[in-house]
Amino acid sequence: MHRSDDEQQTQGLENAGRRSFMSKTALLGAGAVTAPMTAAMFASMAKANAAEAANSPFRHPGELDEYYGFWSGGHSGEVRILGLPSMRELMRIPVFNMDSATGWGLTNESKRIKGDSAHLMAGDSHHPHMSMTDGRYDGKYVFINDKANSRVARIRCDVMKVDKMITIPNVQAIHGLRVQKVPHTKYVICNGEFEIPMNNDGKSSMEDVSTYRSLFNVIDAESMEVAFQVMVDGNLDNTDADYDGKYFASTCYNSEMGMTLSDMIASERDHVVVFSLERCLAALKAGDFKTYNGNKVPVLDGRKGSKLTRYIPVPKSPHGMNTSPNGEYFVANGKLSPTVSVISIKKLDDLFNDKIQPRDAIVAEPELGLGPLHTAFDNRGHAYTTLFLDSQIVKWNVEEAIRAYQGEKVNYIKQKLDVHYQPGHNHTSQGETRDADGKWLVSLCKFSKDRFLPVGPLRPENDQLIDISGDEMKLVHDGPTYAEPHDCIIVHRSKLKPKKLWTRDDSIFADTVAMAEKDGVNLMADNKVIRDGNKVRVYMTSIAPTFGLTEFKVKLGDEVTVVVTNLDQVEDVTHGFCMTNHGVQMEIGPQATSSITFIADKPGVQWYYCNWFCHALHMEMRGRMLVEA
Ligand code: CUK
Ligand code: CUA
Repeated sequence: MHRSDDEQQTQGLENAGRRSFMSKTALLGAGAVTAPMTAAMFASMAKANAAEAANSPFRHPGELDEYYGFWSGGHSGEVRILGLPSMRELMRIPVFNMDSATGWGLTNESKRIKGDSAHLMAGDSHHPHMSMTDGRYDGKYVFINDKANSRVARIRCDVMKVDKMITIPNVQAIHGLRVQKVPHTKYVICNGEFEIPMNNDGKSSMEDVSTYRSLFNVIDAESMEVAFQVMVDGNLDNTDADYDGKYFASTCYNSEMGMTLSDMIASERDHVVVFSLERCLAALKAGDFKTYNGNKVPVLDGRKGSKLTRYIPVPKSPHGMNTSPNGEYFVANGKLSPTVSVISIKKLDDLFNDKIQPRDAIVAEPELGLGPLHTAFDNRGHAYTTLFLDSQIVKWNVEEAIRAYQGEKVNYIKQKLDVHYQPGHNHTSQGETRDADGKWLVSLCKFSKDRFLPVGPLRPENDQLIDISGDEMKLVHDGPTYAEPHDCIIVHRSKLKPKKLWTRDDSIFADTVAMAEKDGVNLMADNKVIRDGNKVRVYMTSIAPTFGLTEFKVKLGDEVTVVVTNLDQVEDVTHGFCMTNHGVQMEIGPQATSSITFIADKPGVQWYYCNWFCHALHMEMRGRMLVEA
């Protein structure tokens, strides 16, 4: 966060004010404890407890959650699945990171999926969003961006594994990401954040920053190829789509295209860029684009004055972009400004047809508090905005904020709730879809400070669960998390039907199946070693508690590919393959095939074993690789 000394001072005073207020209430509370309890007090306490039970996040052992939460893992590079409201972590999906439990990043299947970035073992995942049909989650895919390496990955929700990953050309740092909501997710949209020269080959001048650009990216959700890019003015940040299938909107900071902090906050205003999908597709069809850096991706020109875009001025450095679930508004969150800007989506047709001025599309600019970053919605007309500097969530009424903007005297702020501390994103249950249900809100707090046992200088963050079903927001759970969930979505369990076993025709290992076929190997039955020069392919099956091969021979220096097919049909019986002293580990789910390639660079007896606990005789599930020198 950037703020002036003035702001810091005000902030300090406000905090001091709150602290003294809190210590006073703490004192009052202490006094109440010493007073004798009356029958009326007991009754009201019992009532409060009963009300609490109804909205409790507590789930008894064996009791299932109502929602799946998909959490980004920030610079851990992964995605996590939580159950809500219990906030129990159910699964981790390795995406841009390397994972030693599953072998993601090590196996041949994961390397093929990672494609041109197979060698990268790190990433920075920010925004997980599920594919939709008619503005509702359809349970098919979750898409996630990698800011660090300009990538987008797709998670297949039937198996909860990544099945596609692409590196976006012509840009650096893919940040905001969302999906087209209506009529369905044909496109995934994402923002290139850091501006670079269009032909970034180091040959043309890198000093002339006026040649730097930031691009909006539109990806085909099925083929996972970039359909087109749109060149804009300023640095793009976050983005969202409407509920009509017509417009996308992105916040844009640094309209100055400054290279240093002081350059980047020189002007009074930045903007929201609105993209017309129809006009972009028409320009694409008309061949009205250029290509750069020797690739074929069409780049449309959507800079100021273009018919493809409109630029709506908003206060300096906006951050989050959130569409209200009734489809009426884009909300751009102020960050440096204490306000959010509410854009009427209904007015965008007129804006694109030049019937109104850009600022006429703004219908409210409520003042909410310091550092508004992201906004979530319920189904009763309320918005919930995180205030990073104030460490609060502010609940406000959208229609009332609009009336206040028109001059009416109305207090649109309903409640401010302290959160702990410094929230970035927040998200309501199904709140980015037509099915927003107004039950739960999660606040992803960047600092936990005093909320948990200290664990050294590096502390967990704090994902707090807030009950929003009643008139008042109620904090019900503190959830320590490892670096660094930026964002999450909360999906009702009825939307998802994950598989219990793999099916043999799965695309994730189809290439490995094809390789076996070429080698004349029946993966479901054969245990065979195929030598091809100094390349050795070792095919084996697994059934708890044995591998199909208890030994195989290779020569020192051979390139060995081990292919394991798990014949077990019992749910939850996953095997592993680990070659000791070789950094070789992988998961083989029931009915799946996994493979891994390594150099047999150590002579003698090398044990391999199953590293996923599968059976009473799991320790005995092992074998020897005999390496002849
Ligand atoms: S960003 Cu992290 S707090 Cu990447 Cu969505 Cu706003
Ligand atoms: Cu198979 Cu452990």
